[in-house]
Amino acid sequence: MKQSEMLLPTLKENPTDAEIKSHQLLVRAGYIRQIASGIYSFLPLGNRVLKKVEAIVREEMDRAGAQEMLMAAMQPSELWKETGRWDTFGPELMRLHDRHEREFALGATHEEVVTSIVRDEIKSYKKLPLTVFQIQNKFRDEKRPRFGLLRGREFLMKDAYSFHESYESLDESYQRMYDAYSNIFRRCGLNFRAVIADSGAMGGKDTHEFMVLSEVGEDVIAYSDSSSYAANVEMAPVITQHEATQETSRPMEKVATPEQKTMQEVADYLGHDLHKGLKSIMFNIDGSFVMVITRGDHEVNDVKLKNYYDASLIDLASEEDTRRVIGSGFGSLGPVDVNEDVEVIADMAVESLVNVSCGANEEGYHYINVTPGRDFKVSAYADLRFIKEGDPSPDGEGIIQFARGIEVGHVFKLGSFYAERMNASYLDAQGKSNTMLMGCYGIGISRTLASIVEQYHDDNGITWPMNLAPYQVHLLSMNPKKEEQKLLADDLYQSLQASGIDVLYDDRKERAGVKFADSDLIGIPLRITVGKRAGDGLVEFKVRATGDQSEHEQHDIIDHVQTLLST
Ligand code: 9G3
Repeated sequence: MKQSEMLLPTLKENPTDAEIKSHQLLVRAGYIRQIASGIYSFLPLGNRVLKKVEAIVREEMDRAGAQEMLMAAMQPSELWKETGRWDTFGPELMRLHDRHEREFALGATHEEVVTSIVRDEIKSYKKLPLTVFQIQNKFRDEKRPRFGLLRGREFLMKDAYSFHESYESLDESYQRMYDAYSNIFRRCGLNFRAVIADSGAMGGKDTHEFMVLSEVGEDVIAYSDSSSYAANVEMAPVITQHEATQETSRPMEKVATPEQKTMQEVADYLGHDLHKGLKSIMFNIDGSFVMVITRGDHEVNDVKLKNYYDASLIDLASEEDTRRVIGSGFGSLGPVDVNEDVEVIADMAVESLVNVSCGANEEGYHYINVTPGRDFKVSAYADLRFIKEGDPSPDGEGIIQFARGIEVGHVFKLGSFYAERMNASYLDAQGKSNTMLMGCYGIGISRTLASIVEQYHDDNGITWPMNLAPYQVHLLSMNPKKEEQKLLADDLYQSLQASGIDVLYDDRKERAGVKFADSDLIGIPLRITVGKRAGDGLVEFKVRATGDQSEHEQHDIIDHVQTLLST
């Protein structure tokens, strides 16, 4: 492709709203253009890379036995009303009306659509298991789109759905998809972890997120420094055993702590470390008040708390509700003598504590020398806190470290959640009707592309891995006005193409500096420069990622490129 004919608008400056490298570079290098907040178009260069990522995904989906289809993006609201999701999703679900005033959603995901197709067309166990997938733009009206392609409102997703008669069959498909995802992200050259995740509102059981390790990732993963264990930090169980302390319990005392509000202030005022204080937080869980107690240096994990109660709604109680129910505000809450219609539950690290402080449920007062079990009772001790760096890994191997991650894939076991609500059933070998079981599996394709740029760039621009680059060779002619340069460059352009090499030819009438800067920015892995030495039949060669430079006879350069491409 000749750059003089290409829609490839590079920019010198970063767009003002671009905070991260992938957003800056994809815009500056002419790969994408924003049309509205969180909504991007892929220009020709960006589209070529997108197609390469798609091709890897398709190959691995085919290998995993999934059949590609393309579902409607305009989804009748009736389907979402069958599963109840028309009402559970708020403004994030893009909704529209047709000319007859009928309500539709723009496809945010396709569980309802695919289940409505399968329930109409699949009736017998003989047709199960079935796995289908599509690659299609999804629409989600994010409240705060940010970071370019990483959190957009229209984005390209591969979403797959599997249908089963048994959990064994679902487990098998889940594992095949899990392996396919590992292949995909490895082939994309990404440093990723498959992490145990919370199924959230998807009502499933097992679920794993595929996280690309990156400082700009929105999620925090807890991983073991000496095994493959990795989990969403909110899912990682704590296995720390707290042996009973030798300290003898002293009598509990009530002391004035005027104006001391935060855990740290109270600890400083009473002269003890944070972990010798109890933190008491009031939650509203499905309409009931629960006081959750943790050690002062620990944080309540609301996902564990929600899962513990199998709750659908969990919220921090308001201060006014807390005052009304407990009799004091947030700064002096504690588990001693709590109003009996408030349940008190504690993290397991609290059980073995003695002589700790806690709020006295009276403004400006705390108790000291409190001993759990003697001075207050809890309905249960459970694993309710966030794991911390340095905690033992839940698999018993090594110590937990934290890292930030970009979620590029997510696999779920949905169970019967959708098939039940939408009557997707099949007749088994005995002619009995059964509800299908489902799995669903997503990959953010445009998000994966951005993650690759996050991992493959340097100060001058993108450094694409060869198998994902929009072209394999960038051919630059320094001065097309010089006959011998133009002839040699044109000739090389023909020969490279004739050798089946994807080549982008910068034949523009631009200064050398502009061409080199653009070439570094665009990030094509190999560069051939036809310049002053053309008269001697010599060309410059440069490997973008390493900066290695060399000079070659014009007759050798193609073999040299072929050799590099075959390694
Ligand atoms: C919505 C909106 C946003 C959503 C959903 C629905 C996330 C929604 C979860 C999933 C689960 C899987 C198939 C591919 C893999 C992920 N955000 N989810 O269901 F209406 Cl506005 O999408 N779906």
